[in-house]
Amino acid sequence: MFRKLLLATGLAAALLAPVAAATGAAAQDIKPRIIRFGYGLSENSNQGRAVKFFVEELSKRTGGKFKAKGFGDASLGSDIQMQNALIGGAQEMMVGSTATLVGIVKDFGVYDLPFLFNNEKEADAVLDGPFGEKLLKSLNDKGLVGLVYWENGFRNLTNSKRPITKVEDMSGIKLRVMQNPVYIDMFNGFGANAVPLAFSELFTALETGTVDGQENPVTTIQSSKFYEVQKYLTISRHVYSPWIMLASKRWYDGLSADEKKILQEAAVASRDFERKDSRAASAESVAYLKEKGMQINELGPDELNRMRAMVKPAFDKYAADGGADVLKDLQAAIAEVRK
Ligand code: TK8
Repeated sequence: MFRKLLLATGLAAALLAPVAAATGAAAQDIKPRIIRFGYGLSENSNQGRAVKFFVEELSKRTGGKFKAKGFGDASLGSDIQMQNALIGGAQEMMVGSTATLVGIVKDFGVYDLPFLFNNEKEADAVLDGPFGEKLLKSLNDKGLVGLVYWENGFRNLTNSKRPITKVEDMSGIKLRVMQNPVYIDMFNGFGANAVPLAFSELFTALETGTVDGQENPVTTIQSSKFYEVQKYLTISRHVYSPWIMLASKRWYDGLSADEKKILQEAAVASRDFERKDSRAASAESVAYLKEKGMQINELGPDELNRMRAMVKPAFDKYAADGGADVLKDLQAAIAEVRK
């Protein structure tokens, strides 16, 4: 019985293989393409692993015609520099934080408002649903194509000064934030001294004491070796941070319909791989960081509620600054997935 089944599936695969080859890459309108794919984290990070996966997927799905190459550690530039290179057509693809897109489409700042999502499941549903899709589309007339969202993750605080057990402990800490007004308002509101800086400059800034601390998901604190220059880790999960996979619109417009379809499908496959991989890695990171000597504490629900109350002005300012509609839409989308 079992053997029969194995034989049958083996036979089916053998029969189908030539058919798949004929109707697959070979019969489609696919040209040889070189793709420079830039990203900010190291090769040995959740971001690097997913870029590698994507590069391999593209190769597989195009019969080796799409030759993508990943460039990690911001070797093609910071998030903002790469976005501009994509717009100008000097680079084909990248992945980076949605937060750094605010200079191009202001609405992307909405994801950075704190304590919106309770968990990854809510984030996936909203980002992959009509709300996230609409924001991706808004990039089209700015010279960018937003393909999919990956998970950066819930952000936590690290610093070299003291454990943060209550908001007041942030007082006076020079804290690097992403180049985005929502982060600046939020952390100044908590009493820290927010310093906007590109991620590519962060390790050195921490090492030299230009800043005392930063905030990022535990996976990044591990892969970027921030534990070498930061003593205290505070689990606060204050913002769920997405990454976004982008293509240059100039380049993308030159692709055939078949090529666009393959690109999108490989992007979706990489998203699913990345989220799974990031979540697994994240579950191991805290123990790793502890072993590396970080002193770790977690903010309890009472303290998080105090923080929620304190960031109310940042929400109000965001709404008053032209963000009212997108914030309302996002809150409605979250309410919908909670039903
Ligand atoms: C990597 C950045 C990073 C982000 C940041 O290029 O800047 O803190 O979390 O992932 O996009």
